[in-house]
Amino acid sequence: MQRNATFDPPEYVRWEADPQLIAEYRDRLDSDPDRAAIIRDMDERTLLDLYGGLLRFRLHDYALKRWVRRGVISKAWLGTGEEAVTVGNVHALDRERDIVAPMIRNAGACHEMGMPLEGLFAGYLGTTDSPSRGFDLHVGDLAKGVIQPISHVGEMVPVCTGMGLAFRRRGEPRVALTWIGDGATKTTAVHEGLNLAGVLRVPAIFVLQNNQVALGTTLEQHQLDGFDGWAEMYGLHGLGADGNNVLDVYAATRLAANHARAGQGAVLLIVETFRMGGHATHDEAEARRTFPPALFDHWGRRDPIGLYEEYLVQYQDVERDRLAEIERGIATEIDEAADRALESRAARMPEGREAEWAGISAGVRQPGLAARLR
Ligand SMILES: Cc1ncc(C[n+]2csc(CCOP(=O)(O)OP(=O)(O)O)c2C)c(N)n1
Ligand SMILES: [Mg+2]
Repeated sequence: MQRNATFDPPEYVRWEADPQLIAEYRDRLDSDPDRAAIIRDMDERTLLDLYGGLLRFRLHDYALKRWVRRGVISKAWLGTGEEAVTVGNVHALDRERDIVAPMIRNAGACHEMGMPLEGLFAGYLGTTDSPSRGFDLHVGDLAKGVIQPISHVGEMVPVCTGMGLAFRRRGEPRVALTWIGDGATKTTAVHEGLNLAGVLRVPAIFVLQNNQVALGTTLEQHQLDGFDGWAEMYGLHGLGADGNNVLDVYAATRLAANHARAGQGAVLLIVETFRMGGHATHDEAEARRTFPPALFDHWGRRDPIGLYEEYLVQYQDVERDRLAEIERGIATEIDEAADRALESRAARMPEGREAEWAGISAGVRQPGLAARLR
């Protein structure tokens, strides 16, 4: 993909394919016969859709970053470097039937489930035409199978356990999937939800997205010995995946979904990845001071999009021009959606002092701030 000196982390700006890493990428896929079989069965359309999904996620994030720089919004929570986790997970589900509950860093889940990009931008603008009707920048759409996240991390775990229980009781062959940050593993809700999912053997997948950091607290500061043994501890089926290898995540999630759908119980899928930016756009410099440069370098060389491009070209005979064409299409899609969201805000914006009373998101006929304070 085109590298972007304004928005890419420096490691991505100077990214070059490392032959050894590309070979390791392929070897990882070949090393497990079940995963290799799933990948062999993928047609070109699916392989390229996954590529498009990765790009959409990253370029959506960069469009938000552009808005922050221009002062349109004050900050944004991005998934740079972690795109392969969300995209690989959701793409492997039955997106017509299954349910996902993303965290704010999993915006790509909303794309993959078919929520229009414009609505996600509108969510950040807080306009009444956003999926949350302007009340929250966290957005979801149950009609698309996306549960709107709430700010409190970990709370979606018991929700997904409950969804899984409902599916099973109704005899529906559906699966619920949510993500747990390494930091969120320290919450009571995660413990309660995982335990109940294990005891009740519900059709749910919990993706432990270990990006090595929780806000400004490193994994070593909040966790003694990694997450080995966690699945067993909760009576869950345990799987692992390389979070920067979208095909590995995809194949692992397919196996997890098969397991859950077959009534064999819930799955804990642990994926290792790295947050290439800050917790949000406001603390990027601080995040750079939190970890040694060598760690950024290690993960930067494993850019999930760069690696996947090379894999597609070298092992799936995809032409580079084809990838560039997909990229151009997605860049246009993002720009147009962002523009439409801004135009919509301009059309709804109350004038002058009225804004104070109507509420900035009110536009028309929604109780404003003054009404809510009364
Ligand atoms: C229950 C709860 N405690 C604290 C917070 C504040 N908070 C928001 S994100 C975050 C860190 C989450 O880290 P992690 O779970 O690893 O997810 P990541 O941000 O790395 O994706 C914290 C502490 C919160 N939102 N909810
Ligand atoms: Mg984390």
